[in-house]
Amino acid sequence: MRVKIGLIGKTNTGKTTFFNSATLQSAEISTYPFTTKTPNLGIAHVVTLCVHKEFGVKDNPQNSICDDGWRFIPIELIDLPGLIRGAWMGKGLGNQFLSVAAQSDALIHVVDASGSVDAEGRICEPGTGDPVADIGDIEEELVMWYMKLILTNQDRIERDLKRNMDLPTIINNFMQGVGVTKEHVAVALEKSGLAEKDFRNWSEEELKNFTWTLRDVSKPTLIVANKMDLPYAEENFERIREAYSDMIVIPTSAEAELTLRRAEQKGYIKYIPGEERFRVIDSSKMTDRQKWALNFIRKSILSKYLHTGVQFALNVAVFKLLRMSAVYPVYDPKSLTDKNGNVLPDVHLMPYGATIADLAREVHTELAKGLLYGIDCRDGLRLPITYKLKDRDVISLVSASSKKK
Ligand SMILES: Nc1nc2c(ncn2[C@@H]2O[C@H](COP(=O)(O)OP(=O)(O)OP(=O)(O)O)[C@@H](O)[C@H]2O)c(=O)[nH]1
Ligand SMILES: [Mg+2]
Repeated sequence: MRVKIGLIGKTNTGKTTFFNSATLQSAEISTYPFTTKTPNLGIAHVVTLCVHKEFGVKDNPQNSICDDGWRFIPIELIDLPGLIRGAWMGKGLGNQFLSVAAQSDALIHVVDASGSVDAEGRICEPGTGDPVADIGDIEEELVMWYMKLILTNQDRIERDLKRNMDLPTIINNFMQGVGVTKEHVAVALEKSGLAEKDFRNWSEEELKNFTWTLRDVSKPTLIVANKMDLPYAEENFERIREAYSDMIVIPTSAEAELTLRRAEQKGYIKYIPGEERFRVIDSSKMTDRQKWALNFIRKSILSKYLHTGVQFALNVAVFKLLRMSAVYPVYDPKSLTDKNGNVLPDVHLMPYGATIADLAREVHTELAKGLLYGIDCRDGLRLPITYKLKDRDVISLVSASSKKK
């Protein structure tokens, strides 16, 4: 299963620009509020240093791409319609929003760090809007949506409590669709100090506190401070970092990334997403404006932040926030090939704590059935199927059927 990342945030903050730059799609971008009406889905990639150099082999990637030593692993990116304060009451897309957002494993909350979106979501002069307040508003929206779900099911909760069902099961029954598991509920109850208190006696404050925690636990989120190329962005970025010190905040310029990726597509430059430099290949077809834009990006974004932040944000979402590992399953532990002789063909993103048995299931159900053990291709060590995978592990999966040969 592909990892899914959802882009959420106030309208006009640059979600679709981020999405297009990461997926090379052409979804509509505009200065009007609420441009995106229905979610856009696309394939983006996360990048990790490929292991082929370390092993001294040349690879033939199948499920991913290797470019100049970097392995690009596909993930799914979802660009969601913009939100605004009060959206949960029915402004904008309503409940449909939550169910789509809920399909994601993690969320990237895009904010306009330059403060050039006003309270109604219209584009205004940089420095006018308040990104710190914007983040709070959107977070509040998400919590209100969760709250609405709980409140509309209050009778059902009380009825099921009388039947001696436990709260995690009851809540999971009607919040499964938005990705809330029993474990999420149990952790949220514990964290908000309500595990021992009867739901029927919760105060409004306690309910809100629980809902807030549940949203946090069930949907890991990082903040992207976008439009760093505009005035006021730097000082706002510092304010955001201070106000949300318990979250990861990444500065980006989605527009710069989009310009670079489009220039690369047209063959004007060589640019590897996430890198701090690009190389001009053919400037003859570029307009003066394009040349100016590339110069601006080099001087004002790349030399300062070392990257545009888009690729970095995706990597951080997958490898730090979700703590996933990139693991290479192979058939032959010596040649590092699959059965067709492809060297280091596939790399899989595995959730934190996943084992060799989980990896085998990802690769093939048949393989998982007869699985005997794994071999660590770095040192030839035989590993039990309960071994917890590490990032950049290269594992040969040995099953009963493969051993017979
Ligand atoms: N300067 C600057 N402008 C940006 C950046 N990213 C997006 N924009 C501009 O911000 C405006 C809104 O961009 P969109 O990508 O449509 O924003 P959105 O968040 O998808 O908006 P909705 O779909 O309405 O929610 C457009 O004019 C973009 O060109 C950036 O990094 N820097
Ligand atoms: Mg959009």
